[in-house]
Amino acid sequence: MIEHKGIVVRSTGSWYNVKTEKNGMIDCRLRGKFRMDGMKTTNPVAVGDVVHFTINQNDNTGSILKIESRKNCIIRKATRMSKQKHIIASNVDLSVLIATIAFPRTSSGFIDRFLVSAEAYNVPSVIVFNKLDLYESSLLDELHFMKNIYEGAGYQVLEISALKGTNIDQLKDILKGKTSLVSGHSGVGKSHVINALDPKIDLKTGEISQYHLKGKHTTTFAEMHDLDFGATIIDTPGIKEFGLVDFEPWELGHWFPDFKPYISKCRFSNCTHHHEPGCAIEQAVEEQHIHPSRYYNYLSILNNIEEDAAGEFK
Ligand SMILES: Nc1nc2c(ncn2[C@@H]2O[C@H](COP(=O)(O)OP(=O)(O)OP(=O)(O)O)[C@@H](O)[C@H]2O)c(=O)[nH]1
Ligand SMILES: [Mg+2]
Ligand SMILES: [Zn+2]
Repeated sequence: MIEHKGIVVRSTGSWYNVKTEKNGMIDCRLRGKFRMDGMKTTNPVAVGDVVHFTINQNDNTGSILKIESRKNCIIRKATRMSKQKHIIASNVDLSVLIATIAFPRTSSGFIDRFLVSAEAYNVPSVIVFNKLDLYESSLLDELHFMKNIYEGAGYQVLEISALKGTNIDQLKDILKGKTSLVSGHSGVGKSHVINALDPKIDLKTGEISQYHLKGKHTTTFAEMHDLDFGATIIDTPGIKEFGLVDFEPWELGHWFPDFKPYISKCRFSNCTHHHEPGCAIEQAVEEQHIHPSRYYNYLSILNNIEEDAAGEFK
């Protein structure tokens, strides 16, 4: 049997849409004997995986035999307390967080959890504030407050309007030549942004509920798209919470790039920057080298990790 190779662009339950150079799109399933590599996730194969498969002549579907080793993969838990891990995507070059100041609101706590996770998987992030056309006075002040925090922490921050096309070219420059994962709450405009980048893609987009001012989970599966200006994008369903996976308390600070210049100056090498004497991070916050918002969110995530660890032994 001839072995073919392709990339998973969409997965819906037990079917995987695999894009190949020679045979176009092939619907594949996992072969009965497919071996999992021991990682306990709800999905053994994810969007972005490079897979080897054979084609069944009778119905032209494929059987996936194996996955090539992943450069990286972004995993999250459905919620903080859930045990189930889900691979959102693999082999990504860039993680794009679409955020909004309002309609719906994206909190700095959510942003920091997202950034920590991407840092831990070694994937660079950019933060894109969408719906610029809707912000006035105090919302605009809040946008600039947030931009200031994240630029100060070393992240690239964009302000765009998918609706009006504002700064879409800046976003194109960042995405060109890369495979990027697009994440964020439901209703922030992830699918709209992708349509603004390349109108031919024409993704289904949803309204936000007037009552809750939240999205309605219009996108239900992660899906990879090739855009006409030479970028690959993975659209994903909206997420409520970003459950972090397998961190040790002392590790967490290493995933805050703004902590990096100070972390080696803490008295203890396993300092959690919370109560320990001689902590250089606490000093840097006092001296306003680290934004208090980042430090408070750090403490909140640390608290979650410690609680979760305690919960596992009960
Ligand atoms: N005013 C304004 N509305 C926008 C903008 N971008 C998106 N929207 C609106 O936001 C709503 C949600 O857009 P979607 O693109 O479906 O959001 P999504 O993030 O893909 O949502 P899910 O697929 O549910 O995760 C729609 O009503 C869009 O019209 C924008 O730049 N400005
Ligand atoms: Mg969507
Ligand atoms: Zn410390």
